[in-house]
Amino acid sequence: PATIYLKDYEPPAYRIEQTQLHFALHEDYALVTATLSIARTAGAPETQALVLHGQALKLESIQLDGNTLGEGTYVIDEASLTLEAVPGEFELRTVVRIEPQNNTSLEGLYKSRTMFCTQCEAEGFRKITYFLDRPDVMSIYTVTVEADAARYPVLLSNGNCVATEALASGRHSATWHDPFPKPAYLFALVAGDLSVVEDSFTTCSGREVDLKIFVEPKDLDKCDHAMDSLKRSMRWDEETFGREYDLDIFNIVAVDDFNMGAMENKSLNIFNTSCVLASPDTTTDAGYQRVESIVAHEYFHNWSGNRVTCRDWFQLSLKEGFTVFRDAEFSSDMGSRTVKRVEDVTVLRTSQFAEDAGPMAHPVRPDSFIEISNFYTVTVYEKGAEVVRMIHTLLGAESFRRGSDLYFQRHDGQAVTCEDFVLAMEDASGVDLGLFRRWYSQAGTPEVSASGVYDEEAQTYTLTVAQRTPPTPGQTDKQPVVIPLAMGLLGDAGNLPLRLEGELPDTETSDNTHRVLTVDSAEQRFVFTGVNEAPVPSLLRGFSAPVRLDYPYTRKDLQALISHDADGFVRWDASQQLAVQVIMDVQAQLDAGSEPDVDPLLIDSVAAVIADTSLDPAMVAMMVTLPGENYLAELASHTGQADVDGIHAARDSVREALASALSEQWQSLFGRLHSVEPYQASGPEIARRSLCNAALGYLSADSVDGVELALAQYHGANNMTDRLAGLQAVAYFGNDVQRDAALADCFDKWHHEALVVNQWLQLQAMLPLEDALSRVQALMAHDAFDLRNPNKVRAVIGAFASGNPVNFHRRDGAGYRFLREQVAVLDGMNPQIASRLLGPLTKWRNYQGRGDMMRAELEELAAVSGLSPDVFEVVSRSLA
Ligand code: BAL
Ligand code: ZN
Repeated sequence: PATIYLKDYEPPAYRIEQTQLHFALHEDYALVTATLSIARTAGAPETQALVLHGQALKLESIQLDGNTLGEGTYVIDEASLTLEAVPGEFELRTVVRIEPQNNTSLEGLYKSRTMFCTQCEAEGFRKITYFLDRPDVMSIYTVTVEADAARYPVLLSNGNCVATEALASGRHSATWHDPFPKPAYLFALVAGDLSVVEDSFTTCSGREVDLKIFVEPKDLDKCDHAMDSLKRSMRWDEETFGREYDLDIFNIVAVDDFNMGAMENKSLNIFNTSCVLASPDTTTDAGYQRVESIVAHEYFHNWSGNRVTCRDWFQLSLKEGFTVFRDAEFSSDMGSRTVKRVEDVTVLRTSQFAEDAGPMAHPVRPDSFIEISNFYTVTVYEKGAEVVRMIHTLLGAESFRRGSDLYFQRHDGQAVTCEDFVLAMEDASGVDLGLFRRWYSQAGTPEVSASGVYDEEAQTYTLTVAQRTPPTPGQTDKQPVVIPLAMGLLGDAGNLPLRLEGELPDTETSDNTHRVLTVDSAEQRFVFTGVNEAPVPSLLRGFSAPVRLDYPYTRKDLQALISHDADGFVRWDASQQLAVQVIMDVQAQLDAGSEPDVDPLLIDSVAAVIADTSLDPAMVAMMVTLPGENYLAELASHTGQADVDGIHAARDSVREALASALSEQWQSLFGRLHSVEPYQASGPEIARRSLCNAALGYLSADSVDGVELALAQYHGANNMTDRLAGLQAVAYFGNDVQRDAALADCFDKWHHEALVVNQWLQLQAMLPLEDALSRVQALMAHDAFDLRNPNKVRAVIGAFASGNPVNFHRRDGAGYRFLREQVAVLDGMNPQIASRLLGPLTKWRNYQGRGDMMRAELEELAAVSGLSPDVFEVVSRSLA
């Protein structure tokens, strides 16, 4: 397959000003009639051929300005339809036949259970009809959907419904018109027997918007949370970004079979059921939060993505990074800012840092790709959001808002680039972002090492900060980047006033204990004056830049930061750093054949955090939770290679030590926090449950009584969060009989709820038991499993490969072999999902004693003939 380069971008030679589509949907085929008003772009040569994208289409007829074109006047291959000579303006009509019922790729038009639906981003529209399927070709769409009236009473597309018609033979049709020009990737169609929940929203200028969520009838009781989230998002976007909704209707449809979480099609968002449905009995607190943030994310795309879209797919982060930043700000405003930040940074450090350090490393704005679906990554999304967050930090909130207003005003209705975004930010603020642009073009995670020297006599504290970015594939020479380093200095009694050398005392502001230093060269020194005690530096507050920070903290320093720094993120981060150090100690002890000896400082520190009533219980829960095994492996592979078994054993050992040393504290926490009051998805209640269940985890790890408590919670819970936490504790720490009985009971009671079954599958796929792989294979043979459903594939195969490190990395290589076999099978059905599952194998260089086996599986895959471009690209980059 061919590689596409950003440097080769050319504007389109033809525009499609109007697009009329007619869909005749049948059980074994669909006919799509496309009537396109096409014009040659000014300046394009008359001899320029028209090349339309098209894949898996059977052309039935083609007419140009009403005249049927005969064979020989056009050329069709597997990816395109070419007309060598066309007028400057003309109407092209094609009729194609497609087979949605056989479309297992879930791209284009396909069937999910009983309904028809679409997924067009990035390049799925070309599986629906011949078109210029690129985001800089924007068109006005009028769409008629025609289907059997009894099977498909609901017929939806983008924009407003302008006509409906009853037709012969029990069929009917609906016609939709979207007044906003849009790229093909935002097209959507749904036809099904769906129930609807309705509400309305009055925008800031008084426009009444009908809000509808369409679901299968059985899920009608699970829409309230999404609807509330949608209304909160609409209000928040008006208040925070000045963005008003622009149509009279906003529809959401929930579908079971979906490659992504959700999709922002203009006025017709399509959601994976797992990201929109929520009820206390089926959805955990994390699930409630996910629904809120994804509903917000897709809604926010209406401006950051739809009204202003991407010129080409290399600019994907223009809409995704910005929209993730927007949804994170929304979630922070709805709940706890620090908790949200800790959650996001955990994902970034575990997954994005690993991506940046591996064979798939790419800049936020990639330079090349074979298959764009492979670039819906944590780098484009999460690191992209960090880049926007750094601009926010460098400009300040007010200038950032002016920049965002200017961006939307300047580019409304256009398809633009990341550079246009940065220019708007610069023009509105007067801040020069010249070197800052490197964040868009340079891959890899910058490594920042800091050191400090206190001069008691001079009362100065000198902070030296150095940065380097390691080479990544295809980018060997790296330049320094602009790093906003938020910081403070912690003294015995609290944070110290900050004054940099050369500053006058009267430049001090009301909050003079917090600073953002701009680090933009390979090494810099910052001298603070008037420092009357040796401080502990509090660095990278709020995780102000996506870098690896290294400062030689002593454990006492970390304890000081944990107990009384002003920045909640730094307090949590220090607690993680302390835990990492102690886990590494224990790993070394176990390696040497010694008894593990857990540093009492960690135990004291956790005890102090538990006793600190000034802390949000959600923060306490996160501070007492040990860093995950994948994060520990990422850290280990950064400096050498990860020993998965050693990490697992050491982490277990430290957990046991904390469980046993603090058993009274866990019991009293659990006793104080456990509740059987009716479920509420409110911030304080979510926080309470998170800490209560963290305590339950430690209690179950510590004793059989703890497991009994977990079992009682599983059986007595009135909500999914507590039920799943109980089940998980029994499954991890109970004996075989308890585990198998509880798991069987759960399936028995909840087999009718697909979303509960998925959580049940996932929990089991991640159990670190000796027979985990055969359990996973048995789950795949279970009636509840379906290889065509991405949620189930992710719950079993994905969870095993990424969430069960000791079993995926089995010494005999059976975990790797299993994954390779599944990817090979899935590639023939759904290349996007197959390619995504491969992630853990691509990290073959990171694992001690395993690299050869992992690499061998990749080589085996590489030898398979007919690989999809998706899998081919990941395999070949990993082996390069
Ligand atoms: N645009 C694809 C799904 C999302 O990021 O919203
Ligand atoms: Zn998005």
